[in-house]
Amino acid sequence: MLRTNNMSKKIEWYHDFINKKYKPRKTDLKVLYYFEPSRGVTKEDAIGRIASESSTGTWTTLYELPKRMKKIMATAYKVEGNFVHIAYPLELWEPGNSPQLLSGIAGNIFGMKALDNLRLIDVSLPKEYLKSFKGPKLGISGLRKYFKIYDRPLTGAVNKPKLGFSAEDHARIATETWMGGFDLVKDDENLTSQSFNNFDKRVKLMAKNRDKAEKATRKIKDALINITAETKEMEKRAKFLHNYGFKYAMIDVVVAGTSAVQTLRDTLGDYKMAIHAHRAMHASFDRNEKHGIAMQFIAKIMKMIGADQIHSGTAVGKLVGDREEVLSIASVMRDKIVRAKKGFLLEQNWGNMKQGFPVTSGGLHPGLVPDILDLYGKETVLLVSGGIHGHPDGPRDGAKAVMQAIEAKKKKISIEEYAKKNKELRRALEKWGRLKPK
Ligand code: CAP
Ligand code: MG
Repeated sequence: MLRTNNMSKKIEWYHDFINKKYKPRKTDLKVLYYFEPSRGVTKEDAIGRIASESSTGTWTTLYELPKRMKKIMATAYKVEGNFVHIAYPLELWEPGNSPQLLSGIAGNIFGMKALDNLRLIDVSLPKEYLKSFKGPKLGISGLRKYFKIYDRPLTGAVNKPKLGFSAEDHARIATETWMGGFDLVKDDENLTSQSFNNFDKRVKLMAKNRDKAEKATRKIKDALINITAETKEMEKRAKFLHNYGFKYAMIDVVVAGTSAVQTLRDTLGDYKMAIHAHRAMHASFDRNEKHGIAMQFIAKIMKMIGADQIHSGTAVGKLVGDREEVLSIASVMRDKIVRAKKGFLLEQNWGNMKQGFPVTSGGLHPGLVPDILDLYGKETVLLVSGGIHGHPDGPRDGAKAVMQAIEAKKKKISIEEYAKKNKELRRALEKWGRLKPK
């Protein structure tokens, strides 16, 4: 032990966590934060506090320190304007423990009085840390192989209204979506197992209609059925889905928490099933650009744990998320090597981990398909929900209209031109045109 108390008159040791000459080791975790000190606090004081509180420190000097302290302290090593880069030694982190990582780099620091604002933007994970997590079970390659679709986005729709249909009606409407040409039917985030639409009943009926739709179309059809609940219940629901031959389970990952997602990654992995990650609640902490946690960070953690696909925004639809953010999340999910982007991304080498799909959803309709394809290319899951269920001639025609818009793009024809010979697309454009909803 090192006795320290009487050696110094300092009461704070935050500056010990700053070293601008430090060169991060290959095994360090590196984090990028945006920060704004509160009044009377210098930048140095602020960054020392962030590094300290997120690793080993406390507010004052201490009587006794373990010898290893020096080795495991975080170091703030680079400041660019209001951005700070902090390196964390690998030994700070328990392998395979995602909540522990968040307790450190996304924990107490957000509440420090010395900071007016603090935003966790991204983390760069070394391969030594990554290897303690499983990543996506199927990923883009496994899912494309399963569907045998290689040349377009996977397509899906959420039944709308969000809640209210019985299990029978739900499955009947799903048939319309599948028959219109979509690959997936998705549950909404707040549909689980309510009295009017019981989970088991819904799964059974969905499986029956899926089989019929597969037979009629000779295409693979699947569903993103929501298993979100208490963790043990989620495991039961995952097994139930497996028994009925579904390839996916949907988890609302932010509300369920990383620990539960990690448990389910094991369960679903044993069944060779993929995780569709919905992200309800994310905007409570990622919407304010100055404070909170950026969505690309959440996407990275969820992919590390095992999400095969996660919602990533539209830039043109009804929900927040601009182009830069959307492309940052897409890069985290899809690129084997993520290139650093100032203020948005740190470099990340995913090594052998499979790549995942970004999912674009929220206020989309056929008239916005060209924008979405320009933004994402084909490597995405495209969810159009209100935008097919509000089609003047019903969801089957709505799904057809979306598929026609995708074809138009592939053929490099404008949707307006393509609509002349494709009634379903024409009818959709008559209702919505290229409207960007709010
Ligand atoms: C979309 C949706 C999705 C959001 C999620 C909804 O419906 O079902 O949950 O897109 O947002 O409830 O709003 P519409 P995000 O297509 O009818 O808008 O993908 O941004 O997490
Ligand atoms: Mg929804």
